[in-house]
Amino acid sequence: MSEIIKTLQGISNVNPPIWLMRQAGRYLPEYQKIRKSVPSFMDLCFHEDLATEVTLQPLRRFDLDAAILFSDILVIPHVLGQTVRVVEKEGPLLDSFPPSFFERANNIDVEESLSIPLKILRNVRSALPPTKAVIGFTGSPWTIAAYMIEKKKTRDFSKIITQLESNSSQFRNTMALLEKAVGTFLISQIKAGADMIQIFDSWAQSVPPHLRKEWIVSPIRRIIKRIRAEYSTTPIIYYGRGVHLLFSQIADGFSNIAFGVDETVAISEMNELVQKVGPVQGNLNPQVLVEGGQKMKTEVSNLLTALYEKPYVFNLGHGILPQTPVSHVAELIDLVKKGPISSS
Ligand code: 1CP
Repeated sequence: MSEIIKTLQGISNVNPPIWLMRQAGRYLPEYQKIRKSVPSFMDLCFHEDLATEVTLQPLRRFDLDAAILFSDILVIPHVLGQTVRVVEKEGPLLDSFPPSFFERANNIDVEESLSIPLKILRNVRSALPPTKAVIGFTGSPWTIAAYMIEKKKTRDFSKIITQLESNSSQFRNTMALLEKAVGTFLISQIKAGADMIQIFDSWAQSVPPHLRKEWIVSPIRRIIKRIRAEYSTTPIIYYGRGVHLLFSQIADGFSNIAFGVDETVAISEMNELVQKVGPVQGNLNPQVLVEGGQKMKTEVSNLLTALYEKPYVFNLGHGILPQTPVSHVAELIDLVKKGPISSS
């Protein structure tokens, strides 16, 4: 079994295992080269050989403990019939819902329509030794719905919040559709060989606090319950940006649930979470990785010292930024592998 799976099942390591959110991507020149060889980002997500290669690229360079499937949280709306384009510098742009969208989308076989990403997962699992874990993922229903309803990257979430507050049928239908699709896709990723899965809830914080139980905690718990009916021990990481106070409610009564923590959470709070809620993952500021140098050394050392011998997975608080120097990533992984004393 890989170190990361042991850690997520609550067995602590002296030095934490490490992977990095968005480790396959734009900061790597070999990714840029492959990305340029296909017309669109979605073409890459659905290209069996190239997406397999892009998934493996960071592990060819660095001693990472896990590979994450190269895909995107927006493959779900894409296969459900809402076309997604990713435009350079602007990010994702989604079309309006086509006519009879929900009737059609509710009848789509999610596993079948995502058979290529599932094949990529199988390829990656068989290309790597058992010491390396393979991570499957989706977005949370809320975070995916935010893109589907806003139709692009948003700062104010005005459309989805208006629909939420007016209890619109479009909002409810979108959330119900996504809850079903997310659960199905996560289960099929485990079936295809994912050793662990992560639910990215990057925009959880935009749900008004009094509605978070209904639209974050409850859907995530129903998805976990569905997964647990089939896979009782596969680690599930919930990465909830800005909502670490919800983690104990999400974990309540389940085993092998871990939490991805963003960079706004203090190390002392990480330590409390690890004692009270379960294994934690995070939370170096991605900007610190861009800067590198002594500041990075100090912050890495602080994390390693505070979480020494706890069930802790080293990661960033959010995804790697495209301008990150590759040499800083190499140095970071080295520091984590050497442990708390040598990184100070
Ligand atoms: O042309 C390109 O190269 C487009 C850039 C890109 C990449 C490399 C996008 C578009 N998605 C990805 C890959 C991706 N996205 C992965 C691959 C696996 C990995 O190495 O981690 C993963 C896990 C994601 C997840 C994802 N997509 C999230 C959740 C994590 C996060 O960063 O918050 C979100 C919010 C998205 C939406 C999305 N897709 C792409 C972009 C640029 C964005 C973010 C736009 C925004 O900020 O709203």
